[in-house]
Amino acid sequence: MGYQSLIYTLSITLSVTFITYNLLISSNAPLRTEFPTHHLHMDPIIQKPTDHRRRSSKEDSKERRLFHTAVTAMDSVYSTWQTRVMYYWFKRFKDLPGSDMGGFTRILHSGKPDRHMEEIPTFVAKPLPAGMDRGFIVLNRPYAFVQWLEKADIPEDYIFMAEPDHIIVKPIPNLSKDGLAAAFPFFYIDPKRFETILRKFFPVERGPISDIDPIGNSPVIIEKAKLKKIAPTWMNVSLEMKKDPEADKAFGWVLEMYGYAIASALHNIGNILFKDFMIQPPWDLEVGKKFIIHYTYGCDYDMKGRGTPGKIGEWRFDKRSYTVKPPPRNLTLPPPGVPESVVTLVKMVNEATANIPDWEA
Ligand SMILES: *[C@@H]1O[C@H](CO)[C@@H](O)[C@H](O)[C@H]1NC(C)=O
Ligand SMILES: *[C@@H]1O[C@H](CO)[C@@H](O)[C@H](O)[C@H]1NC(C)=O
Ligand SMILES: CC(=O)N[C@H]1CO[C@H](CO)[C@@H](O)[C@@H]1O
Repeated sequence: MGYQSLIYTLSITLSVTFITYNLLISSNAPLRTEFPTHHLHMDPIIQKPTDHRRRSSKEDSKERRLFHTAVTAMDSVYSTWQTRVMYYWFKRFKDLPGSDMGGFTRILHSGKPDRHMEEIPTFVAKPLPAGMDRGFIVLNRPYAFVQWLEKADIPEDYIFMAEPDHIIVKPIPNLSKDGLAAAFPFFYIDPKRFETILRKFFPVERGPISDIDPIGNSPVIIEKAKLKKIAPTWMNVSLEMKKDPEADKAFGWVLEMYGYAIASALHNIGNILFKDFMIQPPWDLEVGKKFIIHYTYGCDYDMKGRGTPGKIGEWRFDKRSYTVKPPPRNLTLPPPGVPESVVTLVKMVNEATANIPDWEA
């Protein structure tokens, strides 16, 4: 096939593909609500809608779509020990089969280098000008991403936005595909419930409220070019929402997550709502085929292994116990009967802390 006709065929198949995606997105919502994990290691050529591409499987296997892992972090003890554990497990899985994990950056939004610059690849971002965050520190996240995407030289075409309290539990492939980002759907992000308020930031002419996905910026794997579009809007929308008393009150600590979801919808970015992205102990009991343990909730149990949510347990692991000092090495494992997800979490924290030099320094 001549070069000209190859280009021609490619552009035809691409436009067919795009049309198909648009149809899938607008008319068949369930298709994008769950990413079929059993397809993860299959050749895309036999999957819909990529089967329109007609590329040879040889071409596909040569082209690895690496993503860059980016973690926004503070310079506090609390944020730092979590990020060190996060980076430890990133390195452990990065080069294993099934991984499309490329580089790693801690985006440190304290405005100044700290003493872990050598240990963890770090980009220092400026915090928002004084007062602009209105005391809501996570508003620095979108601003940090804006600066990093503008200034850093990022070789990968995809970005994985992660957080310090994420532990990677297996090699992560490029879950984003076919022009869609891959994002974890949070049960507590419920755009329909807040339609009236959200309309201030996502006007009717932009589309139905259901275009706003129940996601935050993390965990998300997305094309870098798309994130470059979203990030400034994400920052603006979040700041606008914070300024709006009604929105501020309604969204509280998840305001900047809604900000991301709105920004993503404003730029018409579709998301694969991928429930198997992560688990959140103690509510999720088994790691199974999930890729990340998110330890945002405290895990409290009595010595019989019975959960005591909301009450300090005889055995507990709660990241908030370690705000002034990192967790000590070799934490006591939970008593028998505690879910596998919690046991795995503590074992993985222990393995990381045992192997990270100068852990408690
Ligand atoms: C964000 O807001 C600033 C100030 O209002 C404006 O100059 C800029 O164009 C906005 N950017 C986006 C992407 O909305
Ligand atoms: C960890 O602590 C347990 C007791 O909880 C002890 O038996 C074990 O030897 C310790 N391991 C290390 C590596 O210090
Ligand atoms: C999950 C997923 O889509 N993985 C794909 C990542 O990219 C490579 C190369 O294109 C594919 O072989 C994988 O299937």
